[in-house]
Amino acid sequence: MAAYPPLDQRPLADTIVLFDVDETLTKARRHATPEMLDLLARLRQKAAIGFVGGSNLVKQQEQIGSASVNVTTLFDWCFAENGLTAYRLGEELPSNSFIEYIGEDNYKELVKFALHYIADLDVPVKRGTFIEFRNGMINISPVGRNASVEERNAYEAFDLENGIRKKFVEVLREKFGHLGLTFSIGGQISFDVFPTGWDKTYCLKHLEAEAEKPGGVKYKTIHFFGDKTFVGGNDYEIFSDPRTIGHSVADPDDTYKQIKELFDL
Ligand code: M1P
Repeated sequence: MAAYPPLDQRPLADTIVLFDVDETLTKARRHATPEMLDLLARLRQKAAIGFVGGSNLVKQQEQIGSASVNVTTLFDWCFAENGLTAYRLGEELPSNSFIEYIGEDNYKELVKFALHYIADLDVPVKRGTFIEFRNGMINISPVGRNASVEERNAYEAFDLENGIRKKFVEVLREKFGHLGLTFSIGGQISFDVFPTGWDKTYCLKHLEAEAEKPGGVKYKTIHFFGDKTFVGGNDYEIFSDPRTIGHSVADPDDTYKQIKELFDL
C-alpha cells in the first residue's frame, strides 16, 4: 500500500477535499476506475481526502474498495451515511443512531405506513428490500434495493415520468414531518429518511472535533465535490454550507478534470 505523509505534514495540510460517491467518484453503484483511484492517491500526497456518501459503508467498500483493499485505507476520512458512520485514518469514530433518535414506536408507525403505501403502488416491477435499516437513516425504495442495474435504470426513468418518489415523500412529510425528519431523494431508486440536520453537513462535526483535539488538524479550506448540488439534491446542504467551498460536477470524468486542474496533478 502507498505511504502518505502524516496529515499535518502534507503540502496543503490545512486543506481537505471531500467527495460524494455516486456520479462523483464512480458511476451510480459502479466501481471506481483505476484512473480515479490513482488521481485520489496523488491528491492524498498533497492534502487530506475523504468521501461523504449517503449509502452505508458496505456499498462504498464494493464501489471503491476491493476484495483485497479496505476502502478505509484509501481515504484519510471516510464518511458513510453522511458521516453517521465515520473513520479517521482507518479508525472508527463515535457514531449516532437513527433508531435512538426516533424511538421504536414512531419507527414502527413509519415502517407500517411506508410498507402499506408501497404495497399499493403500481410500478412496473417490484423486487426485495423495500426498506433498508441503517445506522443513521433508513432508505426506502418503491422498487426494492435488490433491483438489478437494468431494473434500476428502468425504474429511474419511470419514476421521473410519474413522480412516484416525489409524491411518496410529500405524503410522508405530511404525516411524519412532526418527528423532525428530512426526506431526501439522492439516488436512482430510493430516498433517505434521517433526522433533520443529519444530511451531509453532519460529517463536518467530525472535522470540528478534530480541530479541538490536542495536535488535531484545523482544516481552513474544505472543498466538497458533488453532482446533486441543486436545491433538494442530497449534496445541496454541504455544497452550499459556508464552511465549505462547493464544486458541482456532471459525472466522474468531470470530477477527474476539475481535480487535475485545481490541484495541478
Ligand atoms: O448516494 C446516493 C444514494 O445512493 C443510493 O441511492 P439509490 O439506491 O436510490 O441509487 C442509496 O444508497 C441512497 O441512500 C444514497 O443517498
